[in-house]
Amino acid sequence: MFKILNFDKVQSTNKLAFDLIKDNKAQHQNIIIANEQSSGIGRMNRDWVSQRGNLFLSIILQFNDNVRISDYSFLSAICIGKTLEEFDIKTKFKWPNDIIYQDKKLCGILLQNETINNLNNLVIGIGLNLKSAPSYAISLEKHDIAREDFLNKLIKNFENYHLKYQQFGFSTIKNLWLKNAFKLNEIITLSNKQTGLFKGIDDEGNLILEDSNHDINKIFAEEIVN
Ligand code: BT5
Repeated sequence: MFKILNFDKVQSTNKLAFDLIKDNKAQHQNIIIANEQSSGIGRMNRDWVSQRGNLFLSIILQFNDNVRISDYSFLSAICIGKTLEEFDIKTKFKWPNDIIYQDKKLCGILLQNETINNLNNLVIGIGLNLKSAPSYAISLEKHDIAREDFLNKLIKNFENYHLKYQQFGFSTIKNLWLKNAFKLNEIITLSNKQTGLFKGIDDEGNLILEDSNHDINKIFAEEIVN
């Protein structure tokens, strides 16, 4: 059962999640939610613009053993995508961790993990532009979605797909993700400037890129930029 811990203004829900875990004030299946973040974080020390009215949350999962962290990025994307479908909003998943709506970024996912008191803590940070977005991005302003409503549906989907993942492994998640993959079978450019045909992802979540010589490359540390 997930339990929600609500906050008004925080620096970052991910940071707060780890602080609370260290103080024994948060645990497995707690979800930290804030109305506003003063220093929301993205990957590689980038900023996440965090205006009031949008959704900022961090899901805490604690494991006794090791888990494949990156699987949770794809799992989370699917859960967000399924939840948005329930509001008749069709999104695409951009490798590795973005949700795209009408060709613009709607949502970002940040996975962080740390061992604390012998437990492997995974914090899944989700930022979703419900009400407003930076000019280069997009929000769901016109759809008028209530945050609570979205959240309740998201939690149901997360429980459901997490169970599927635990029962059947990554392949179910991978197939669902590929159904809505952004630019699948199109020419893409990666952050390292490499270009090629986006052929899919493998069983580890690596991107499969076919270059102009028809060689297959497995990519794990970059991102799609175009
Ligand atoms: C992400 O990073 O997309 C992960 C963002 C995760 C944010 C959540 S909010 C709750 C939790 N607490 C946190 O502190 N963080 C998580 P990345 O792939 O590095 O994307 C960052 C880039 O997205 C920035 O450099 C901008 O280009 C763009 N960006 C920043 N704010 C945005 C926004 N609100 N909407 C769309 N794009 C944004």
